[in-house]
Amino acid sequence: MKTLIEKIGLLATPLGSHPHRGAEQGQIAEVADACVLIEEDRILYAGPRAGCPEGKADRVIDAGGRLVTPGLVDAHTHLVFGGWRQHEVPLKLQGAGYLDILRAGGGILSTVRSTREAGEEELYRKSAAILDGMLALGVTSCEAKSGYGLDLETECKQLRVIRRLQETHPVDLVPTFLGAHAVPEEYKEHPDDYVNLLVERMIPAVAEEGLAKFCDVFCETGVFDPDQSRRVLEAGKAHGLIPKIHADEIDAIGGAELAGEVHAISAEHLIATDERGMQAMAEAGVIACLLPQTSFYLGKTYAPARRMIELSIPVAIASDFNPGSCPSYNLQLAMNLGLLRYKMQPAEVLSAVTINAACAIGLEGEVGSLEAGKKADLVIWDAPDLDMLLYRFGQNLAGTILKAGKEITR
Ligand code: IZC
Ligand code: ZN
Repeated sequence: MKTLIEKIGLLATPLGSHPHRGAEQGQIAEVADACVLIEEDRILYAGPRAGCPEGKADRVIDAGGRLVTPGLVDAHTHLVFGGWRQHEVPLKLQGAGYLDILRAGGGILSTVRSTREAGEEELYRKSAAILDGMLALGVTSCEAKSGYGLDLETECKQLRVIRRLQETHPVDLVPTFLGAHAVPEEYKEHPDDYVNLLVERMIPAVAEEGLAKFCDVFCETGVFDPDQSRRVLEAGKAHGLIPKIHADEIDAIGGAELAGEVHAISAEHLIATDERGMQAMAEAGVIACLLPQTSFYLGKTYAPARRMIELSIPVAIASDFNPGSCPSYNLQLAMNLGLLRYKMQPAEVLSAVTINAACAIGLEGEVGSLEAGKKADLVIWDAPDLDMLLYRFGQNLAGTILKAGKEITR
C-alpha cells in the first residue's frame, strides 16, 4: 500500500538521527513544493516534487499547499495517574508553593493515594483517552513515567498500563521508571530505607520484567538529594536502565552536575540551573529537556534555553503533562512558550520537539525527521509555514495527522 502526500507547500524537517546542538539546533531542511511517498508505515521519499519516484500510489492525500513536519515527540510526560489535583489550586492562590504542598502530604503524595486505589483497567482507559487527545494535537510518540505508586506493586501497575497502551494505542510509548518521584509516607521518617528498597528490590524487579527503558529521579530540595539520586541512577544503570533526571526544577542542588556525572541521556526542567550545571551537561552531551508549560503553571522563571544552545547543549521541549505542576498535554502550547519565553527561533523549536525529543527517548532511528526509512509519522498543519505555526496559539493547528502511514480520524 503506497500513499502519496502531494501539494505540500512547505516541508520542514530536521535531518539525521543525532541530537541537534548549537547552530544545528536551528538548521532544518525547508522544501517548497514537496511531496512525501509512503509505503505501509515507512517513508520512501520526502523532498521536492520533481524528485519524487514515479509510479502509481494507492492513495493520494492533497496537502493543499500547507506545511508538513514530522509528528511531534513528547519526551516527558507523567501520563498514567489516578485522580487529579484541582483542589490544590486554592492553596496555591493563597501562596502555598509546590514543595509546601508536597511537604504537607499533598501534591505527588495525593496522586500516589489515588493511583494506589485505581484499578489497572481504569488507569488504562483514562490514559488512552489522554493519548487520543495528544495524538489529535500532532503528538505521535511519547514518553510516559511511573512514579505515582512508590511501591513495587503500584509502580508495576502503572508500567503495565504503559505497556498495554504501547500494544494497543497508535501513539508510540516509551516507559520510564520513576519510583524515585517522592519519599512515600510510610518511609517519611527514614527516607534512606526507601532508597535502599529502590536500589535493592524495585529497580531489579522492574528491569527483570522489561517494564522500563529509562530510570528517572526527582532530585530536589526535600525529595531526593544528589547522593540519593546518584544511588538510584547508578542502580538503574547496573540493570540496563538509561538515566534521566528531574533536575533544578525549583532549586539548583546539583542535579545538572549529577546528570553530567552519570551521563544521563537527558536532564529535565533545569529552571534554576546555573553555569556550572550547564557546563557539566555540555561536557557530557546531556540533552536538556525543557518544560516551559510548568514554568508557566508554577509562575516560575524560564530555563536559560539560549545559553544552553550557546553552550552546544541539545535542547528538547516537552509537555510535562502531570496532575500537579502541569495539567496540560498541549505540546503546541509548549512550542509557543519555547518561542516567546525561551526566545528560540521557530526552526530551533521544531528541532526541540522532533529530533532532539526523539534522541531524548531513544527513538531517533525511527522518528524525529522526515527521511526515507523512518516511520511515516507526520502532521499537515493548518498553517503555510513554521512562523505561522509558532505565531498562533491557543487553538489546535494540526490539520491531518498520519501515524505510521495511517490517517488518524478525530
Ligand atoms: O505530580 O507534581 N515535578 N514531578 C516533579 C511532578 C512535578 C509531577 C507532580
Ligand atoms: Zn516530570
